[in-house]
Amino acid sequence: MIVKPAQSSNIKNILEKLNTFNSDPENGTTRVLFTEPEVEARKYIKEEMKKNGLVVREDSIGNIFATLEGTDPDLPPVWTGSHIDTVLKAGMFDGMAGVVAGIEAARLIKESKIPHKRNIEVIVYTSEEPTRFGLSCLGSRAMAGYLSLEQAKRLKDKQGNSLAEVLEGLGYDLSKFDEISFKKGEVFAAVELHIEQGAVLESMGLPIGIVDTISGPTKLEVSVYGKQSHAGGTPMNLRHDAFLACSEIALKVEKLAKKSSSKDTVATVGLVNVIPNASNVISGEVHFSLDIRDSDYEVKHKLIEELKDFTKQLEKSRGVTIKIKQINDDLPTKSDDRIIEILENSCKEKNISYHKMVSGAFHDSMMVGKFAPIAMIFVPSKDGISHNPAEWTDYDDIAKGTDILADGLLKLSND
Ligand code: HGY
Ligand code: MN
Ligand code: MN
Repeated sequence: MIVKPAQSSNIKNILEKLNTFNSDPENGTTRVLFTEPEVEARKYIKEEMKKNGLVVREDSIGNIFATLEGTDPDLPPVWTGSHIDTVLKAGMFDGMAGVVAGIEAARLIKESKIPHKRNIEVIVYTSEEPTRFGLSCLGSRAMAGYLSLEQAKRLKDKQGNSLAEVLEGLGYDLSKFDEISFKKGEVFAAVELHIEQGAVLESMGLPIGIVDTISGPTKLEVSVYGKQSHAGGTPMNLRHDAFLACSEIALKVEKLAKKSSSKDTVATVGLVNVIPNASNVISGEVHFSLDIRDSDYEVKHKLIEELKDFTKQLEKSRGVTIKIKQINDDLPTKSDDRIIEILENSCKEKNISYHKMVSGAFHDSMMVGKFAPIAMIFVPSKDGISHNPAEWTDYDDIAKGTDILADGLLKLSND
């Protein structure tokens, strides 16, 4: 009895069908949490899971669990999976590759008829992206016990809908919200396949990455309050230009990241809201995001402290007021050595070269790692592009990653 190789045609078909659930098909893929395309995509993926003999259920925040029952279903299960929601104008692989690889791996294991003790569960985590409610990893964060129903009532989208209201409107039972979280020991192991979203594997010509650390992201919302005034009539020395203060902060955070002692420090400003956003008006208010990440928590926080000192000086030099709100401040997540060893052995047995690496991107595994041993399999991103319509990963590479995933899940479920 062997596990047959994954079929890239299966992977291609499901990914391409998933990609039809898209609210902006002219610009890559946009599938925002609980919008009509995402709800339809959820229905489709659940059908695919059932077609492959998996037993499907959802929890109160919409995490989807598809179970391939083992011979000893009372043992803590082995998990795989990822997300199907996207950022705006995204690609079609970020998250989806891991969900589809999980379904294909479960199909291969089932067809192999090799007995496995533990249940193997393919998970679709709700809202890994912060696109709609500004906070990432909502489903896995709730699983880790870091998102309460109270917080779900406070999290609002741009239209003022709370996550709790949206969930209720879709029929989720919020009286069971407290049942979402897991304790340590309730899940034996979790392995997520994901596209690399960087260019390391491609530059090394390698098909597989094994993630040993997931960098911890910090998201800050910064508001600068200056003085709205006339772009022509206001002398330069009398201006309190909120956007130019924001620009100084953006360039400062880039400088601090570039000179950091850690090779994994990254930072950017991705979202800017200028008020009143008019060509001949000096902005009086700017609200913008700071996304700062590192595999080293201390180094990240030293940078954030330096940045805060800088904003204090800026308040004085520019006569503005600066407010900084922390949205999330996640720790880096270490992969489990035992799972890494299993995945490395799978690669060696299949003669597939691999590279152990840090993930600059965060993933649901970052949250799952709070209550279960985790590891991740990376497959290459063409030109290192992601969060972009040009995102591409060869189906054969996803199939190769699925072979490692299936082998690893099978070994873990009999561990
Ligand atoms: O931003 C991230 O790291 C993830 O792709 N959402
Ligand atoms: Mn993403
Ligand atoms: Mn992702």
